[in-house]
Amino acid sequence: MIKTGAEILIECLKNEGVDIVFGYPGGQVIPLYDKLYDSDLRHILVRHEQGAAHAADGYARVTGKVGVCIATSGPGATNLVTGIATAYMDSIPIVAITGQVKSHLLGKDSFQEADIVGITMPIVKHSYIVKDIKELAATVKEAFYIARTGRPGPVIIDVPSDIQLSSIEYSPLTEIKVKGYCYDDNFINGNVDEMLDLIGKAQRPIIAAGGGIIASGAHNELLEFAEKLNIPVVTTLMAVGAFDTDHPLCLGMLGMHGTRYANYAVCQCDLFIAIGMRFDDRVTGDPGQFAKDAKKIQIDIDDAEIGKIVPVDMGIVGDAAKILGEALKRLSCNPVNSDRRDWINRVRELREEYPLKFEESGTLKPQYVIKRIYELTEGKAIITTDVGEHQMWAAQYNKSKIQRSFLTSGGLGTMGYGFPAAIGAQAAFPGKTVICISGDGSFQMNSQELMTAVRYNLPVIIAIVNNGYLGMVRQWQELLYNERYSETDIKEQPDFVKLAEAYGAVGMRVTKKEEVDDCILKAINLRKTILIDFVVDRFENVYPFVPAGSTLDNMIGG
Ligand SMILES: Cc1ncc(C[n+]2csc(CCOP(=O)(O)OP(=O)(O)O)c2C)c(N)n1
Repeated sequence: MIKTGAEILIECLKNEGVDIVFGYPGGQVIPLYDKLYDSDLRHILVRHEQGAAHAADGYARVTGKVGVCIATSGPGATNLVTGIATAYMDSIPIVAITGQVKSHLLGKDSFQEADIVGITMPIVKHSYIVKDIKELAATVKEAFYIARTGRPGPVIIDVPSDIQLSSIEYSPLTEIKVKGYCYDDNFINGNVDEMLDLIGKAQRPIIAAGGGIIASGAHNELLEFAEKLNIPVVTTLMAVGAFDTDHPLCLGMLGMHGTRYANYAVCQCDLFIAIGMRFDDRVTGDPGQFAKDAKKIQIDIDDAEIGKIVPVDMGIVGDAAKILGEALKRLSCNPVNSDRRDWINRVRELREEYPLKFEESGTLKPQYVIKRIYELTEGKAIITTDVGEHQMWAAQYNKSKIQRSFLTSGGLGTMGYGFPAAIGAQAAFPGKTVICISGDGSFQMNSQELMTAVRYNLPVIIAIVNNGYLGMVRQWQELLYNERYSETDIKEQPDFVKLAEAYGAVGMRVTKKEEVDDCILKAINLRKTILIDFVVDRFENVYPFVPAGSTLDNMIGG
């Protein structure tokens, strides 16, 4: 059948199983929007393109599918950039479709022309500009394939408006071959027996689970592997929820704001098994000193990650679930030593000696708010965060054990991520409780999306941990810059309750501990877009704190 480029785009998205797209129209994408008008593809109109990219990312993180966002050329496309970079750093599969000026105007400084493919080159897994309508259908298929396979990531498809308008005979593609990109689900490059041998010889091994566990859906394999071999598990920020925090083998998060017991255990281990984690500098501190007495095994789907930051004794490339599954199979025939009584006791002692704690009396404490959110939702809510102190408290006190339910910008550290990501998550799962834990600074970076949430009746709860500061920066200034609070006091700010009301959402304010429970419960039950302004202690710090570049056992506080 003869179809226009815009119609083909929509057909192809539907063929990829896309049900929702997040976007914002403009001149060079009108042809696509015109066809969306008649299609049954659900479109969510955001209020800023950055919101569309984060919403697509949030949708992808909770569903495990590819998220899709759409923007027009020029400023529309450049507004997506922060969201694309955020997804890239956290290996989240999104496809961003951008309108582009007409083919014959390309490279001529035309109105609203920006070379989005060039601009995003370092922050995408792959990008396309479609200059021939004959390539459009194959391009979309390839883009989705590349975004979701291997190490997932963002892909851009830039489509000039004349291509959207032109027509061609179209029939759906079932198969594609991507030149220079081959991905085999079952590929494992490395010696699983050698890994088990090293583990059998280790006295004090530790597993570090990263976001790759969630991306590969290796949650059950990880649990079985850790239990069978009796190995304690630490998680990165990206892997919060990947291993039950209440499990006796769980040591919580490691790194800059990790638990004291996780960091001490890492310093004391003799074998460090990294699975799907990329040795972020907030995890390693000084990489030269990281777990320096330990042999290291690294499992990652991306071979470029192996030994990239910390040299490792052995690397295995492949999907985490497949590799752990393979190891479990071999263990059932050839079990290795898993008697680690001394090490498990030592780890238990560390946990008892250095629990996460905060002073509960006096002013309303941010940690208390987050702890109650966790307890009152029984850990079943989808939590998104922004970036700052509240993000770290959320990682510490929200002990969720459910996969894909803790969404945070781990790699780029993007303030403004949390709320639009929550919109994406809520659009994917309208019946679930979705709570965005934000800071008063971060929320103001994308507060305009209140209109989106209200417009689509998305019952997202925004819990602002309001300390009147750009708290995390203030904390660094306090501890490392002699309390010189340069440009971090933001106590002059909008009345958040009125701001919510102005958009048609419900606003509430909590200033006392006694009001916290009622307000959270009310918000959960109302099923409306709700903003709660929790006015908390202005000077509370996140502890423990490993100063950047230091060793993990050099922790301040906690
Ligand atoms: C877009 C962006 N700009 C600047 C920063 C640097 N930064 C990191 S944390 C932070 C303060 C965050 O303040 P707030 O959102 O109020 O959270 P709090 O730390 O007070 O919990 C800033 C400015 C960032 N991460 N992202």
